[in-house]
Amino acid sequence: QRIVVLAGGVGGARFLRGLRVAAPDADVTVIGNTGDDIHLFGLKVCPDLDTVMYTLGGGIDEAKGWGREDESFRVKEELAAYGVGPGWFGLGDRDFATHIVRTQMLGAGYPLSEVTAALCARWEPGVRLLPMTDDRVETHVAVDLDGERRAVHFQEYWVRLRASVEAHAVVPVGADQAKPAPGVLDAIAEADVVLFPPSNPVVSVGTILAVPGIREGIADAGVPVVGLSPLVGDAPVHGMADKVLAAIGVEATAAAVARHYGSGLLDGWLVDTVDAGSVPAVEEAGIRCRAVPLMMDGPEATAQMARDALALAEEVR
Ligand code: GDP
Ligand code: FO1
Ligand code: CA
Repeated sequence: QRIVVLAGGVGGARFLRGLRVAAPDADVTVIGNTGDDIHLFGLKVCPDLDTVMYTLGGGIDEAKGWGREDESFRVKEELAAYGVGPGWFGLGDRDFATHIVRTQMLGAGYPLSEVTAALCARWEPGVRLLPMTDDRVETHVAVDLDGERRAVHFQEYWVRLRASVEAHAVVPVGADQAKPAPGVLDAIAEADVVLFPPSNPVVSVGTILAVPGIREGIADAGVPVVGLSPLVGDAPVHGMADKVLAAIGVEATAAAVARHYGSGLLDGWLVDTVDAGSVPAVEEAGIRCRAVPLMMDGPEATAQMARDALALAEEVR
């Protein structure tokens, strides 16, 4: 079975770990969000690709959900001693090595997709991890700072500002000019099923879908497309997805996110059992919906979510 998954960082990565248990023989291609990518200290950082790679490769900091396990921050301290920031972004010493290797290869002319494959040769994530594009895409968020409307990098909005100021717009800068990375459209066309893990619908899955050709490829593939809600009980399980949903005028509920994707894209949608009351509203929108436990607390619960998603895919096939 060939499965394509559009993944952000922590939510996508944890779901993928369950999917590997649920479907150990499946051929899984992950299309990773690169809109969160940022250049810092001359290095290219790809948080969502790294979160997937480290999580599936066994190198993740489990408590935080991002970055390397057993991390130290001595390089960051030394940079701060030189007055070199930003101090609000915590790049760890072990993580730095990944960004150095990546930046060196990019400088030598390799596209991000090949660099990612090279990094994955070490981590052996058990999936094919492709960036959504080799082109530069950067999500920017329009906010009011000191009485002025400004666009800030997504990481500045998310990590420095903690999404504490209203997001007036979320723009994947460069996406409209970007091309899907090599292998992305072929994987979609050859897939037996496409899954949207419980990733952020705006800045993870939404950004991937903003790369011209990806949304169309999924709609044209003619295979079941099934998503899992990242919202449980009308709130994100972790993070501040409600803030970026508000920016695009979507209510922070499982049903509203399903309707936002729409029946033109989505065939099936899983909501948590606490949101069972929203099943009829989703089905009225033409999307088959089931209520099952959606909390990824432990490998077995997460594997069961993946089984439920694959079962729903068979139901709508
Ligand atoms: P990010 O790039 O690190 O923000 O990660 P993703 O975009 O892949 O996923 C973020 C989303 O995962 C958040 O909106 C969370 O609500 C959701 N999430 C995290 N843990 C869980 C969980 O256990 N269950 C569900 N249903 N969603 C979760
Ligand atoms: N998230 C934070 O909240 N604070 C950090 O200092 C931070 C550093 C960081 C370094 C590498 C990396 O791959 C991810 C990192 N993240 C950090 C997570 C991250 O950038 C965001 O949570 C996601 O991009 C949101 O999708
Ligand atoms: Ca992300």
